[in-house]
Amino acid sequence: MSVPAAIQERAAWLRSEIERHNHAYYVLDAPTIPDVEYDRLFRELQALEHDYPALLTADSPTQRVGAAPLKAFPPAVHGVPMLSLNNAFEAAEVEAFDQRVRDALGTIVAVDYAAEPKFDGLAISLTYEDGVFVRGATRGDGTTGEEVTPNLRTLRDIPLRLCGTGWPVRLEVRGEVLMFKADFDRLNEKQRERGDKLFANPRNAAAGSLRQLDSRITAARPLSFFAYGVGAGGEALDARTHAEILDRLVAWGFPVAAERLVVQGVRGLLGYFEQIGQRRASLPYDIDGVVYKVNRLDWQDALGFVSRAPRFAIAHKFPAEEAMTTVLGIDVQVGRTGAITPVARLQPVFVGGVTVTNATLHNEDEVRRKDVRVGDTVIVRRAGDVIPEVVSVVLDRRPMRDLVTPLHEPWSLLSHYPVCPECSSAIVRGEDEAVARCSGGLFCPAQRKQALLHFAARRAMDIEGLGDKLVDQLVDAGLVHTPADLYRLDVATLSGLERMAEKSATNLVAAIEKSRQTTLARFVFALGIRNVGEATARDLARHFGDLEALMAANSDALQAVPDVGPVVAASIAAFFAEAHNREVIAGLRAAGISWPTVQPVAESAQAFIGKTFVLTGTLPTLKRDDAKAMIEAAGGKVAGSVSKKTDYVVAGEEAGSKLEKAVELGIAVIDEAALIELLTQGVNA
Ligand code: 5U1
Repeated sequence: MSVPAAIQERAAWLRSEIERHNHAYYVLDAPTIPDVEYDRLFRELQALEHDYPALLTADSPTQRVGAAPLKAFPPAVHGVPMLSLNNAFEAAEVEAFDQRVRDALGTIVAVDYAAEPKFDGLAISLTYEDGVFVRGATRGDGTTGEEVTPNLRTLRDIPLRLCGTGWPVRLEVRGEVLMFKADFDRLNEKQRERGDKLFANPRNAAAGSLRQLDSRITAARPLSFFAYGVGAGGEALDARTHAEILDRLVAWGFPVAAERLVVQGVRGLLGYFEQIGQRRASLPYDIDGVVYKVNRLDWQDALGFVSRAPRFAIAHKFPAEEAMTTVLGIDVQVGRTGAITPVARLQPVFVGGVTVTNATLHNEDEVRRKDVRVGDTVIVRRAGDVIPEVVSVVLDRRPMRDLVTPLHEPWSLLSHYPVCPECSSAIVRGEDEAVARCSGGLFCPAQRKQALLHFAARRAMDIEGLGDKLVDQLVDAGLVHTPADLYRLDVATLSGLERMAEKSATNLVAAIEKSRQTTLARFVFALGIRNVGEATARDLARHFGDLEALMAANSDALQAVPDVGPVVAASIAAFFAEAHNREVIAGLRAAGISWPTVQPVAESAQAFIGKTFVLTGTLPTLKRDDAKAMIEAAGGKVAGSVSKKTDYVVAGEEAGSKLEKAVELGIAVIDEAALIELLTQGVNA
C-alpha cells in the first residue's frame, strides 16, 4: 500500500518532534512539553506506523520499546579497536605520566589535558552510517565485542539519528552505558517488591540489563549513556582537539559529562582530581576515578600506543573502598596453574557496593608479613572488579588472650596444608617464587576444574551453561577428565546430575556442539597456557596461521611475535612439549573442533610494524577504510595528522594541508601504486 505524501510528512515530523523532546528530557534534563502531550505524539506515530507499515523505520522512536528475543549476540568487529587505559593511583604516577608525555613531545611547557569523570559502567561502541544508528556493541576483547543493537536502541539518550551536520559517512561513537544511582535504587525496590533478585550495585545492574537477549527487558530498565570519544570516522572530523570532538558529540545529540574540563599541566590534573573527588558522592552516577587525555589530537597521534593502551591518556583512580570485619578462618584455593592462594573467610561485610565474604591473602609470605590470624579484626579493600583483599590487621582489636597466650598461632601454609587439600600431591615452592603450587597438575581435581572453567569461558570456547557447580559435579563423578571429554557428554548423562533438568541438559549439549566451530585464537586462549592471555593468543594465531606451526615453534620463532618475550615463549614451548597436553589437543581435534584458516602475517608485510601512515586526498581505486585496513593488517598504523613521527603520507587527488605539511617536514609522500608495492614487497627501511 502506498503511503500518501501528507501521511509521510506527518510521520517524519512526529519522529523528529519526539526525538527532539527525548533529547530535551533525557540529555538536557529540561523537558519542553508535558508528559501527556508527549504521549499523544507518540501514540499518533504508533497509530500511523500501524496503519501504514511501510512507514516503519529502524530509527523511529517507537522502536525503542525492544524487539523479539535473540538466540545469541552476534560478534561485532570494531572499526578501530577499543583500547583500555593504564591506571594511576598516586599523584606521583600522574606526575610521571605528564613527564613521559612532555619528554615524548619534546616540550617543556605545560600540556593541555582534557579531563573527565571515569564512569563506572560498560564501555560500548555505537556505529552510525549516514547519521543513522545502525549497530551497537560491547567492548568485548577490544577488537570484537557482542552486538547488542536492539538493546541499545531502547536507551532514550542514544540518538537513533544524529542532529546537526558534519558527521562522517561512517562514525563510531565510544562511551559508557550506566545506571544512575537513583534509578538503581528504584529498580531494586521494584525487584524487592516482586521478590526478584536484587542487584549488588548500579554497574552490575547496568551490565545485567544490557546483556539481555530479550531487548524488551532492557527497555524496562533505566539505563543511561555518556559519550566520551570516537573510533572509526574520527580521522575525517578535522577536529584539532579532544574537547572539540566532545563539543561535536554534544551538537549531534549525545550526552557528554557536564564535568569535563580542559586543564593545564600536572597541577591542573591534580586539581581536577581533587575537585571531582569532593563532588563524587553528590554526582548522580558512580565513577571510579577521572580520565586525562592529551587535548591536541596531533599530539595524541604522535604519542601513539603501547601494547593496548594509549600513551596519551591515563585513568587516575580513586582509592579503593575499605571496611573492617573479622577473620573466621583461613582456607586455601588451588588455581588453574596449581597456585595455592590463602583466602580469609570473613564475617560478611558490605564494601564497595557488594557483600564480601572472602578476601585474598595472596600468598604465604603476605599472610606472615601482615600477621593475619583467625579471630583478628582486619581491614578489607575492594577496588572495581578486582578480588577483595585483606589490607592489614587492626592489632588494637586482637583479643587480649591472644596477645598474652595466643590462641591462634601465626599462620603457616605447611602446618595447615602439608599436602594439597584437593589431591594430596606435594606442595612445592620454587626458590625465587612467592607462590607455592600443587604439583598434581591435571591429576588435581581443583586444577582440572579451573582448567575446564577457563576452557568454557565466554572469551574462550564460549560454552554457555557450563558453570562451576556443574564442573564440580562432572569432575567429582569422573565424567570429565579433560576438555575433550566434554564433547562426549549427552543429554541422558547430564540430566542425571543434580539440579539439571532435561531442558538445561539439552541447552548445554547444544552449546558444546556450537563450540566445535571456533577460531584459532579462541582455541589457543582456551588451552590455558601459562602467561598466554587473550591478546597474546590472538597475536599467536595471526602470526602462525595454524596450530601445527605454533606447536612446532621454538623459543626464537615464538619471540618473533610482537609482545612475546623469553618468559612467555618458554611457557608456550613447555606447554606443547608436554605429551599430556598434545594428547588433549589431539582429542579435541578428533572431537571435531575446527576453525577457519587464518592468513599468517607475511614476512614482508611484517616490516610495516612500527610504521605510521597518513592518508590524504582521494585514492584512485582504494576506499580510505580499505587502505587503512590493509596497512593495519600488515602491522602499520594510520594516523589522522602529519607529524615528525609520520613515516609515509599516501596522497591521492585533492590532497590538501596534510600533503603540504609532509613536504615541509620532509616526509616521504607516496601514491596508491607505491603503497600497494610496499604492501606486497615490504618496507626496506
Ligand atoms: N571518560 C572516559 N572513559 N574512558 C575510557 N574517557 C575514556 N577514554 C577511554 C576509555 C577506555 O579510552 C580512550 C582514551 C581511547
